[in-house]
Amino acid sequence: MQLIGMLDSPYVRRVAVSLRLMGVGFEHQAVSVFRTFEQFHRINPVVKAPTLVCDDGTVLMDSTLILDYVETCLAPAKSLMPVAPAGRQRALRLIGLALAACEKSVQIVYERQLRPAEKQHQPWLERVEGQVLAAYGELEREFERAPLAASAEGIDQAGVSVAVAWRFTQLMLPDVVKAADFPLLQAFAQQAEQLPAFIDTPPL
Ligand SMILES: N[C@@H](CCC(=O)N[C@@H](CS)C(=O)NCC(=O)O)C(=O)O
Repeated sequence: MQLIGMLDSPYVRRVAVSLRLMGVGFEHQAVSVFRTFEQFHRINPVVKAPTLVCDDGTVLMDSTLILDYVETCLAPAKSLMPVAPAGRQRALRLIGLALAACEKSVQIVYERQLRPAEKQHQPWLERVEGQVLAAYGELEREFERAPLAASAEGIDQAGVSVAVAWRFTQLMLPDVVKAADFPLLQAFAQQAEQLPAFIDTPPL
């Protein structure tokens, strides 16, 4: 099984960290959707990271769908998703917020890095910045209500997704999302980043 994509993508990193936490073996191919577009295109013509090439050659994409495949078909006993309804509902809410934070962060990065300065649309940037701040604001409030486990045994998919999203945003947009405004998220992510599965999966 091959995981294709750069670990500077929060979506690729979330899958890689999850596979490591679940003890599911994989080969990582650091192919970039930008710098090595043609190489990526030969593996997956849609050029979406992450891409998972399964052992039977089937090509999957989208981090959530890849994790669904791994958890359902390969390692159901090691699932990072809570099963009990209340825990599952909370995990789905937190993952949704973390993925929205990733999506809005990536949109701002693309706007800044890919679009020529004279074509940047300030109202659009302000809208997306408001959305990313709202997602992290909701997450901070969720952590005020109840913290998440950041231990190797206790961390679940919500914890992985929140920690990976936070690190990505802090690396790329520290000017937009100020760490000091989200102390619980900052403390949680710092703890999670000490786990071997995170250390072995640096966001490079
Ligand atoms: N919803 C997708 C988002 C994946 C995504 O947008 N990945 C980016 C890299 S961070 C990508 O493939 N960008 C290239 C493109 O969309 O053309 C997931 O969860 O995997």
